[in-house]
Amino acid sequence: MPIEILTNHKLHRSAEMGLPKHFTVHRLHEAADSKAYLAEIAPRIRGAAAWHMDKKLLDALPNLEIVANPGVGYDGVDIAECKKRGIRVTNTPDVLNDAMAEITIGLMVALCRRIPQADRYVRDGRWEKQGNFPLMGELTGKTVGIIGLGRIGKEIARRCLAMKMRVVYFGRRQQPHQPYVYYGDLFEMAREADWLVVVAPGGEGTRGIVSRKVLEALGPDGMLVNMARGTLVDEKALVEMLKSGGLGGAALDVFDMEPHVPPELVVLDNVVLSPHQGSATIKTRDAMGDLIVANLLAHFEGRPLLSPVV
Ligand code: 8YV
Repeated sequence: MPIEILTNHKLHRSAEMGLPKHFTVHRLHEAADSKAYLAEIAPRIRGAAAWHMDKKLLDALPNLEIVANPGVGYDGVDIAECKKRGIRVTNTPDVLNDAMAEITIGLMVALCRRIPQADRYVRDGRWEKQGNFPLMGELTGKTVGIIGLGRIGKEIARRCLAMKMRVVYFGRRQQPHQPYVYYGDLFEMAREADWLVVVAPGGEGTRGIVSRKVLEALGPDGMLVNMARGTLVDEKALVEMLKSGGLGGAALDVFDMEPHVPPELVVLDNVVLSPHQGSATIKTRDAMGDLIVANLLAHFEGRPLLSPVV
């Protein structure tokens, strides 16, 4: 009898294709009556490849052994409950580091060199009618403060050095072998930095850490880049400060209520908006999907997990 697993979201292509080769896959999000469907299959479900595994869903799955979370961030999984119940959890680290770092630099260049605005300027025929596009800033020589110098943060840092920027970082603790200046106080770092790049994990522990006070410290010439989760930034304060000029600009790949983006952001000229594209390359998403399949297989074949969280 094949092992039965649950998904509650469309997965990466390689996982969608790979999982049915080894498991019976139940797609909760495709069920016409998801409640009735869940009640019918729940006792047989031993694994999940799923975002949003909250207590209620865990309660409904009495024989669940493992959750393969389809991203590096696992803020959608109730980790404490999984630990309590002896449920293993995996994520998809490392394989997305380069893709994430690449688009972070892309968004930084787009924001300071106003690439989307300049593109519109040409398309609208304004270059011919109004003359040259206004001058702008550049990354070279600026200080970038990275919030969360983890595996992705380190790849971003390397690329910022290549852009001739000075790199500093904030995190829970200083990392002894890193060549960058450490700040234990985010407000202090924001005062020193021209750019803040957010790549720390989401979840309750980091909710709102980029507060109004931090944004004020970053100031009217400061730029914010959020590649992590919308929850880390006080979005209301961000919008107000971008509107008033209290903050210079923002490049945002993630939002508090995504895919909903606050309409006030959409009309602002000093922002670059991106629809949660951090890991969204064919190669990276395939590698993430492969890792989901590999972790589930390892678990059910009694081998060590490739990327365990719990
Ligand atoms: C994507 C992510 O959202 O890894 C994460 O934590 O947020 C992303 O890579 C995700 O994999 C989309 O399906």
